[in-house]
Amino acid sequence: MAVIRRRLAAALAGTALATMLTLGAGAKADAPPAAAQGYTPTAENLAARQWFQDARFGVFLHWGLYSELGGAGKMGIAEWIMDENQIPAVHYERLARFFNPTAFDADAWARTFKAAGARYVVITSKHHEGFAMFASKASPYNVVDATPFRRDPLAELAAACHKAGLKLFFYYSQLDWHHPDYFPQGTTGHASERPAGGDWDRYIDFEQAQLRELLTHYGPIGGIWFDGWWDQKDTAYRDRWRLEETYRLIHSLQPAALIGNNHHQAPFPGEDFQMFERDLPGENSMGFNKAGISDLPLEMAETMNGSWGFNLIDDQYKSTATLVRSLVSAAGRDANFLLNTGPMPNGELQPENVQTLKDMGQWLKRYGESVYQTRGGPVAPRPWGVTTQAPGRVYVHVLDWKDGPLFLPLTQAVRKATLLRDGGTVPVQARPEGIELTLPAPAGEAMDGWDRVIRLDLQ
Ligand code: FHN
Repeated sequence: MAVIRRRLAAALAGTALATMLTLGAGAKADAPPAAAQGYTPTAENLAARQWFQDARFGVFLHWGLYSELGGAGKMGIAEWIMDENQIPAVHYERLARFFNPTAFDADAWARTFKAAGARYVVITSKHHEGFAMFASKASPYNVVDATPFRRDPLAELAAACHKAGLKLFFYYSQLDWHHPDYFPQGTTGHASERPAGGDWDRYIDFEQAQLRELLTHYGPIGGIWFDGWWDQKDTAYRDRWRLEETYRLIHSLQPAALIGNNHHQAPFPGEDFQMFERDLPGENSMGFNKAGISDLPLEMAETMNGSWGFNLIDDQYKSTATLVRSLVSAAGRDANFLLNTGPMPNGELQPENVQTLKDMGQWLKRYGESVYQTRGGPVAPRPWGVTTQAPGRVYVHVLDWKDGPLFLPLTQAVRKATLLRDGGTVPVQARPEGIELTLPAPAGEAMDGWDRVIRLDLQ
């Protein structure tokens, strides 16, 4: 009966009849998120948002059972291997028996992130595969109870980040290809061969129980980075996530914890920041970044190669220059840059990625004042580059400009202009509609060609 109901609902997707069929008689859908109750962030939360914007650079970590398969010799999104290779949940579970990352050293990770210039870290506490990478009483399908490792990597990372002065956020997938109560399934994970039945509300209770653990066992955390909502976007369960209740729970446990949800929609009430996946805010090369730019703090998430989880064969690493330019381009759009690396199954970070992070740290050491604690600048992004600003200062980031004179439609008067590289003076001419800078040529040093940064001190 349930199957027939589901098939009918799929055929009628989006209609009121489909909603009735899928919810069953008497069940009530959540109000559409857009119409949800208002949310007033607390003072701690607003302060955390400021901190978040000041931070500008974070490291993203996708680590789970999927890391063991490393994409199974195929290019592509390695953490999707369960779905891609149609591995039934009962077989996929076996991976837990072999998960033993004995080389994991949380302090070494934290040192790498710190040296990279990152100010925060986001790690997958549970990805779509449904496996909890933390000690969870809500399900035995977790790293402590189901693996020979028996350690809680999130607890170790929380302690290491705390010591290093990095904030730790937890990624949490709402979509779950393993939990029997994640039913009806959404648009993915159909080869998992789970029983065609389950109790959706019990699943949400489970999700909330795990979130409660994440918010009470690891000290103050930066926030929760949700993903997977989109799995039910086109089903009758679209509004059955009990988001308001979940968000209220998070904020009641830790008012300063920031909530973001990678649903690719305009932010819902209760969210504290908006993220963009592999696109700068306002761009849409991925096809799903169609939501407009909200007033909330912004973040762009990016990969180092083509995968989030560790991929054994994907060597198509973005250069440090490309990543620095993305970081700067995000900052010029008032957004943070969250750069991903997929730790290996032995617990080490990929050496190629460690090198890139180190190089980014070198750049930030020298040019960080033009990124950290800045906001998007007074001149909107241009084909040649972007601007950022701090009180009394504007930074001009010249990413691609061959000529000497560069016109900026800047209305504020400039006291002096200096090249951040060496403090050298940059000639400034007042023009009727703004100013003209006479740019020196790049110094020939590799880093300088990535981004020529000019600091304008305002009058
Ligand atoms: O499906 C996931 C994907 O595996 C990865 O976690 C990224 C990170 O932004 N988000 C999802 C796709 O939107």
